[in-house]
Amino acid sequence: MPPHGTPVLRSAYQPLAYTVSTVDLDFSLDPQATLVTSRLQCVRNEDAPAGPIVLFGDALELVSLTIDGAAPAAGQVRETESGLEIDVSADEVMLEIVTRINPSANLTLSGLYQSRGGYYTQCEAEGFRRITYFPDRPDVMARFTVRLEADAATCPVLLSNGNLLETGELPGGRHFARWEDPFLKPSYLFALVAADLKALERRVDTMSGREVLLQVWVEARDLDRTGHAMDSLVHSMRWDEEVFGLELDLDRFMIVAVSDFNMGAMENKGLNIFNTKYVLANPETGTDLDFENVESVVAHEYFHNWTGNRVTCRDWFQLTLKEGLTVFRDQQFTADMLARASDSPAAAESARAVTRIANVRGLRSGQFPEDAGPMAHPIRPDSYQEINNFYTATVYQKGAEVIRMLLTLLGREGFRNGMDLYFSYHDGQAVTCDDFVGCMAEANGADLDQFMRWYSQAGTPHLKAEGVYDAASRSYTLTLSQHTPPTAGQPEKLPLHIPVAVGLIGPDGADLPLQLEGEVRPSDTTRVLNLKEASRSWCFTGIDAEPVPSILRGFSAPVILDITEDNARLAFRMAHDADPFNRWDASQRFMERVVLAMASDAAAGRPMEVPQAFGHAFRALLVSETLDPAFVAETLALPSETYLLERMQPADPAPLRAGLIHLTRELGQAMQADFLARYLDLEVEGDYRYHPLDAGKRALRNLCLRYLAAWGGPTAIDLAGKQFEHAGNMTERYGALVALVQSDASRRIDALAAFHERYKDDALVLDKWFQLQAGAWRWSDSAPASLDQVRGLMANPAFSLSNPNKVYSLLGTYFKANAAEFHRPDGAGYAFWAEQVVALDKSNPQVASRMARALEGWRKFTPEIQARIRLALEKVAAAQDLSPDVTEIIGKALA
Ligand code: B3K
Ligand code: ZN
Repeated sequence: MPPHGTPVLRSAYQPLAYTVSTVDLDFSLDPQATLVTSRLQCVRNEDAPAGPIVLFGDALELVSLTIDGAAPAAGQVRETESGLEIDVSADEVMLEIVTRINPSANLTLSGLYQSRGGYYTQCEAEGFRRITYFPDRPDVMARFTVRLEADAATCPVLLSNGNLLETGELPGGRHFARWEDPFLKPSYLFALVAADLKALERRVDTMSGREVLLQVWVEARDLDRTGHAMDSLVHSMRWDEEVFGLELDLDRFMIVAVSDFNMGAMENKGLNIFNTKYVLANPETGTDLDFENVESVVAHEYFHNWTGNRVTCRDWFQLTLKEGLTVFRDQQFTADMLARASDSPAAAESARAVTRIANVRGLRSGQFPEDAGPMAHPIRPDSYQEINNFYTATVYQKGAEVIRMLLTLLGREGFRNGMDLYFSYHDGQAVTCDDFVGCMAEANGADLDQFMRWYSQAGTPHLKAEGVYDAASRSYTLTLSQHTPPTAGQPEKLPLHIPVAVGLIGPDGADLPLQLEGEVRPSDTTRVLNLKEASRSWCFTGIDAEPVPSILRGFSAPVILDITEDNARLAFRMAHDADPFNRWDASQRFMERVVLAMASDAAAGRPMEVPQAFGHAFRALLVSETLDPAFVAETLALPSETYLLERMQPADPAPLRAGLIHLTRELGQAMQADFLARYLDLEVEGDYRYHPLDAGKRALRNLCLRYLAAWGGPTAIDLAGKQFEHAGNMTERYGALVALVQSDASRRIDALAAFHERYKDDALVLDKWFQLQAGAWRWSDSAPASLDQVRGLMANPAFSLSNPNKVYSLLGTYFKANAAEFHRPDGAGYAFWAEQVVALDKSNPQVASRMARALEGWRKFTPEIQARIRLALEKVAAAQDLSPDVTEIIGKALA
């Protein structure tokens, strides 16, 4: 590893002189002194220049090392900054290495660590080197066998990758198990679990008729929350068989839930380890959103078995090769699952749009700010200081958008052919993004050279659309232009290949059939235009009256669309756009315009007003009997504050919050009767089931309740109180709590206390309780300042700085999802942030770094706010012994 602060460069990739063919690991598990014996068959790599065996190691105590059974000669083994180098002359040698590690003291949650008495591992990206010395890089793929031994009473279950070979008793109350993984894998996919767990099991047949055993391992008390994860796993298996012809390749597939985990989940071969948040769900404790998240994370990790594990990354710069592709696959899966549950083709289309909307909301509020700040990087970065900082929205979400554009360009069949070719060429290999796109090009005879710029250029492109109607020639000329603003290290940008799906809406609201100049007849009502130049025009003919363009349908590319539309046009598209995504987007654009105008009125001390045209368009959606409730809920929900701050120049959280509160209240009050009527008729009868149609109704119903609570009339608060008390499931109970938190002091305090009392022993539900308070807006002057709340809640016995879920719920929400409170004018929010980042960094740099990122976009704010943030950034920068993780983030922010 290069010394602190030196970037690792993509261009510096070199294969290692020696790789490893087989690994035999033996773990004698002990909380303070685990012994790891590793036997590595090291093999000279013919494709690499000659050199020593390179092994990485981090925080290890080396107990012994032998080479082909003998002690090394003097000077044969050298200690380096990053591990060991060993000179050997033979083409094959057997190394035996014994290391001692302390899992109970490992609070980084990387490598081998303890959680609630059990042992768990997390090796991606560079955690394996915290277990033993190893060429810990994804391009070293080996066959692993593993023996585990541990105390039988505290750790009755011993798991690792692949197939179980043998178990047995040992003296001293200990026992062991031996596992073998038949597939080659890189070390980042290694896993072990030794803990007191129980499994829900199911046996199913794969598409070729092989019976496989599926297990979901949890603590005994959580067994009644595992059914949904198991169903999700079975659905994922079926989907990958049907859509991509990909089958599970092992006889056993395990999911293990652990309470202390840095991210969502990890795709270790055959032994996925999950944050409990993405496994456990039952109606009493999980909301519809939790059920949805469990399904998509289970699917994501399962899909990695092919896209990530069977074919993996050559180096960590290629991360989007597996992550962008796998996010794309889980998004397609979710859309298909929702569509399948719909009762008509129109409902299925709207259901797909709901998934798409959720994806795009995430991209706009999570990835766009990243692309506009100091951490901007291409989906395939060129350099990093700490790889853990590059598991980003850009690599994941924008990466998925890039794959989705390939689908748009190549069509369903062409895309599938490209995937088939990819597996036929690269199964069992560690490859690059060029290899993937190369297969897509080869399978389709397509030229994707320009398309590859999406892998190398950072920043969100702006797409400008301008249309001119010419009545005399009955033609409409659409001009599309692109421009990507400069980002750090990339002052100049080249034009990208952008697929732009467009439609033209006639005056009656119906889509027009499209005929481009030179075509003999019209066909289709949506066309994909391939913009490859800085600017280009298309001429549509046979158009009788000026149409309304609907550009970037389905969000066909991850760009910011700049188009001039007056209020009337936005209202028209909100009512008529045949593309449900763009219909939603019209409402978002209208809301953005209204809220930003209110914010500038608030800043200038002028009265804030809701334009009539907006009120009418909003109400028409609210009362629509034909639209799917899940879709309506999306169209009536305001854009996120994070996204709006990105659109506001300069960003100023206080007036923006004033605008958001005012708009919500005004709408709630003006349409109270309609909100109430919808609320009443959307009640879902019968027992809770997780079903998209029911979930859609509950979503819209809870949204109505929030608008009513914002207005604050007595009926509204009574309704929320009744729903809170009589709720039959968490979606309703939590939905009511959210509404009650918007109301006056006594109702708010009582409801929060009642919720706490009911769930005080339930970690995951308490996370919601922490999150809600950390993110609460001040609807009235009686509401407490969030900073006081957050500080107070840190003293709650259920809170712990060493549990990432708690940190994310309380601190993460306050830093990242409560702008007006966090950016308070006295700077106290920033001082608290600096204090917490430095404290967290001592134990868990990955979590600290995530918190540190909350202020990276500081240059978008007003000069006064920037001056205050700079002080906090400098304070963290001056702290002693910062991790490389936090150093990189703060360094880039201040650069
Ligand atoms: N591959 C893991 C992420 C590992 C993060 C390491 N810091 C989860 C996933 O994307 O499926
Ligand atoms: Zn992933």
